[in-house]
Amino acid sequence: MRIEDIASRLRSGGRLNRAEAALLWREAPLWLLGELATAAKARHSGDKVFFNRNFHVEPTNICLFECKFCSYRRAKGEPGAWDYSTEEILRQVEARRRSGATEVHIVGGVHPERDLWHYIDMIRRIKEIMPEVCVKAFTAVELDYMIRRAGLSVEEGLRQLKQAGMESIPGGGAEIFDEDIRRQICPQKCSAEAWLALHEAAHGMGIDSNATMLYGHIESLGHRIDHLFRLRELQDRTGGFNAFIPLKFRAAHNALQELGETSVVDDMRTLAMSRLILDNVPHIKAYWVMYGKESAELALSFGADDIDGTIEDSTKIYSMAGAEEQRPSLTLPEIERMCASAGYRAVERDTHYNEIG
Ligand code: V47
Ligand code: SF4
Repeated sequence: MRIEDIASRLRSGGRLNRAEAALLWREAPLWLLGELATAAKARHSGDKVFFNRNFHVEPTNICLFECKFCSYRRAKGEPGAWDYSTEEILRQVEARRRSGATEVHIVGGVHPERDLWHYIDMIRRIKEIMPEVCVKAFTAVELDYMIRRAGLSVEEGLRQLKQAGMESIPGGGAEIFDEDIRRQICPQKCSAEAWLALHEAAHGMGIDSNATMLYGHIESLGHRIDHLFRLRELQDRTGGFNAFIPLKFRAAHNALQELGETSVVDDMRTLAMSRLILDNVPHIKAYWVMYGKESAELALSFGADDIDGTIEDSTKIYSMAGAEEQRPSLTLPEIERMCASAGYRAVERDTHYNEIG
């Protein structure tokens, strides 16, 4: 197996197997990964780079679990903990009513006392204020907990949430699917099988979703490849993933901080390999809040075709873990400039990737 042969098969639309992916990831020069991923990106989205107008709601950072990489969670009563009432959240939504946002992204800690019915009520009332906004809510980990606590099947819990107005599921909680790594970094979280089964059930009922991978901590390249292939296999069955988002481990203020952070070159190789392995996932998102604006711009030359949204200073997960942007916000002219400098056209989308305007 030679890199040149794999490259020429990819150029004509061929599919990677695990061994080929490993060889390419380990040994291909960076320029070649950039070239192949850029061609693959062009097949999916031509000269477009997508963004949306969104804001985040983070209801609480009180969390039952203690993931080692998390800088955000607090125990109840600990300094820095927050736990917004529904009224407070509705005030945050009200303040953004005329912002032009098309998506509200809701993710928080797994609060031991908040249940499914609390969140269903919250979604209903958010939709009353902004009926046009798409509610993309709760990682599979939060959903797994709240649905099990309510004593419902996954399908029934999702059906109730969908009826309240939840249209899409964000990609968090996937981390690394390998059980041994999960045991070491997030032992209390739901299993890889549960994460995948929840997304599969959602896709089966018309709820689309994203997928993530948290990389750059204790995992090996083999674990990353295994993670991406498990996603590709599920996507072959359902077609319900809109986007894949590689999440770079940020090392400040958490129990894994001594590991430090991986390099920008590793970030670009990971983006490119994600684009090449996940040939059935339409979009690869360079989440600018986590990478920083400069790396997100660079990512557009390594297969990314989406930079997430305007955010409007509404998320704390990454600023608390040491990301450069302490008050993350991106304006439309900035987005247009970033895309143009990479040679692309910025296109506004909604959560389901329908083009706007
Ligand atoms: O699952 C937590 C990650 C995720 C750290 O679907 C960390 O559009 C890096 O789901 N360093 C939650 N990452 C965020 C999430 C998300 C983000 C952006 C877009 C979308 C989408 C979804 O954040 C968690 C975890 O993997 N995370 N701590 C950290 N120190
Ligand atoms: Fe809780 Fe999520 Fe942090 Fe894990 S990553 S401790 S589940 S808030």
